[in-house]
Amino acid sequence: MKKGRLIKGIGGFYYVDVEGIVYECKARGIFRQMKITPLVGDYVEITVLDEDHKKGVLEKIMERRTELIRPVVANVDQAIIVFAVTRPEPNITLLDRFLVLAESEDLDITICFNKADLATDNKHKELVKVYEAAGYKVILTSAKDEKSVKLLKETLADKTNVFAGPSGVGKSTLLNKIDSGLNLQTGEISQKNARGKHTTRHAELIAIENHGWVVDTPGFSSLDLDFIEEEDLALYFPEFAPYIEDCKFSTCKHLKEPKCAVKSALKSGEIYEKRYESYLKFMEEIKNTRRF
Ligand SMILES: Nc1nc2c(ncn2[C@@H]2O[C@H](COP(=O)(O)OP(=O)(O)OP(=O)(O)O)[C@@H](O)[C@H]2O)c(=O)[nH]1
Ligand SMILES: [Mg+2]
Ligand SMILES: [Zn+2]
Repeated sequence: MKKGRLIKGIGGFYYVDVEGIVYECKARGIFRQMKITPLVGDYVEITVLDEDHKKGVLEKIMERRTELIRPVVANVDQAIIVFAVTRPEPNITLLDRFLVLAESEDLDITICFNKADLATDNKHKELVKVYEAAGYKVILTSAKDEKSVKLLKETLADKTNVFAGPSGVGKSTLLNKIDSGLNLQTGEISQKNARGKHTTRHAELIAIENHGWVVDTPGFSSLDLDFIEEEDLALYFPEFAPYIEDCKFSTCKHLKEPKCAVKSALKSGEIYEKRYESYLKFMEEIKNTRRF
């Protein structure tokens, strides 16, 4: 048997990368009987049936470390959350949504502000400051600046990375720069025509040169946080963490409770207002969905 990684699943076939060679595999019936669905990202073992035509059988799925839900990919380590500094203008609430999602999935997180070459003022520097202060790793990139692309590439090494962010921010462009062999679709076409294509497109895992793996995802412009529990939300704002213990009430939701340490930190400027506003907004949404 050969060990490999499931990189794509289409129409009942599973494509398994074994040291750079891809085998088209059927899964053993036992998986269906046991209601186990092989996932992109799974580490697997296959039997090769036909070496010439690269066909095999999926025999075994190794235990999953993690299972991401959107997109459905197993064993993801890191989310690279990409926003443009402009064109399109960054939607900060949406960025905070992506962050909460990635935090709830317990992923490593890197924020990538792209299109630095288009920045005409210093607004993006403020953004970098806010998110670094919140404890995030932030990289400022431009697809036109090789040095910044190299920096991004280094953070992907030896990890399985999911690229997420709105449409048109340059996710696919950056990935093409990171590995010139990729040839992902970019630009106008990817934004307009491919909408239908994108929604039906399955997540695909792509090996890059430095032993990293990446998943490019189509951009999305909204993201429901209704799967999050009210009492967990604050845990997904890492800069709240040092204060939570000091709230007077252990059940404090940091809204209007007296002697709330998170709100004190907000007043003294240790927590940024915009971030707290996102917290309030998401809390409101979660409460509203729970009511029905
Ligand atoms: N000036 C500038 N343009 C960029 C940069 N990165 C990407 N672009 C352009 O932005 C447009 C969108 O890039 P894509 O890579 O297709 O964006 P995407 O995030 O993959 O978009 P979706 O696939 O729709 O989610 C293209 O026209 C790119 O050439 C950059 O750093 N600077
Ligand atoms: Mg794209
Ligand atoms: Zn509190």
